[in-house]
Amino acid sequence: MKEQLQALEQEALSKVEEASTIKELQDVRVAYLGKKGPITEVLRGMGKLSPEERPIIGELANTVRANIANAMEEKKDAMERAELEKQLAEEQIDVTLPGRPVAVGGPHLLTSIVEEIEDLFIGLGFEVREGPEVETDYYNFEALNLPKGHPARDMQDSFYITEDLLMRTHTSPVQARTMNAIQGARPVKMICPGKVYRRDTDDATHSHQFTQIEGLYVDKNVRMSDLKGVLDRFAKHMFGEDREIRLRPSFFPFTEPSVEMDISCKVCNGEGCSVCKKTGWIEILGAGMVHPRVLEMAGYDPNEYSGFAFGMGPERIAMLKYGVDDIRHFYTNDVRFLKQYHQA
Ligand code: 2U9
Repeated sequence: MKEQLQALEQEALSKVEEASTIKELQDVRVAYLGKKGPITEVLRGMGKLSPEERPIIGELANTVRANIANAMEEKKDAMERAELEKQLAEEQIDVTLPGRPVAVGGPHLLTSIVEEIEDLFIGLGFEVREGPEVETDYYNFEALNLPKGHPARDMQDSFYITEDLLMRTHTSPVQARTMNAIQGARPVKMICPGKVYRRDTDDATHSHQFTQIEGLYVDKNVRMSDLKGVLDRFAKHMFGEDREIRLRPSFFPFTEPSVEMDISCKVCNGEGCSVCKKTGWIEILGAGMVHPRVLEMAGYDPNEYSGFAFGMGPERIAMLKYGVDDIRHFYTNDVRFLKQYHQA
């Protein structure tokens, strides 16, 4: 029996040696160490042995079983290690390769322009204020000297929600609300950027939703020359120190007198070209001295306080500054367009 066990051990060890896959190794385990295997068979026959032989053969059988199991374990470890090394060799990573560039976004051109304008006015002492896009008839029209029956209040021109509520058609209600909250107690110096809505058919120069930045400065002794100085600074900051401005008389219900501001054409330097329609000037924004009735409605004494206001469309500013030929580019968000204006 002793020789039988030793022969089985040699046989099993050489089978382990020969096994080249984990599966083959498992088959060897089942064949030699399984319940129906030869070692179990030997152990079953131990009852026939003499009491002296039984412990000796029992110990030998256990040693043989342990030797085979150890050999299998070692072989399995070696196989797994070899497999891992093969995998590592195949999947080697070259850490010196440059990484794949991650596409990084940037601010939208309109955002950049609005922020540039905000920064300039903050530097001139203006506060930036925002307000609701759904407005009451009172703040959108009435408080701005646009009484009932005024053509600008036409249902055809605005997005009405109810008879009394509409999408704001300008950012002026933010200024009217701010002044109303102060009730003439102190000066106001603010700009309000934001989205506005008009019922319009979209084309290269019209959009049913666009952006405005309006400014308001109300204090004692605010004069037209203060307005002109601020607008001149704005024009030179946005379009270059060599730009000239001119003010032309105009009309807005909320300002009196009202003006429109032009800048000298950069393309032809005032000579006249297709960009400025041969005039040498390009219209940039509207402005004026706040109408005394608007001041009064907001709780300011027009005999004590005066103010100037202005309004502009940042899309138009960006279109002129960067030669964008269609306002819809700001809203269709084609990345090929947007990418051109990302600072590196
Ligand atoms: C208050 C009083 C006065 C704001 C003003 C303009 C002139 C103006 C347009 C330019 C192009 C808007 O973007 S646009 O369509 N705006 O010309 N806006 S004065 O005047 C105000 C505002 C608020 C309380």
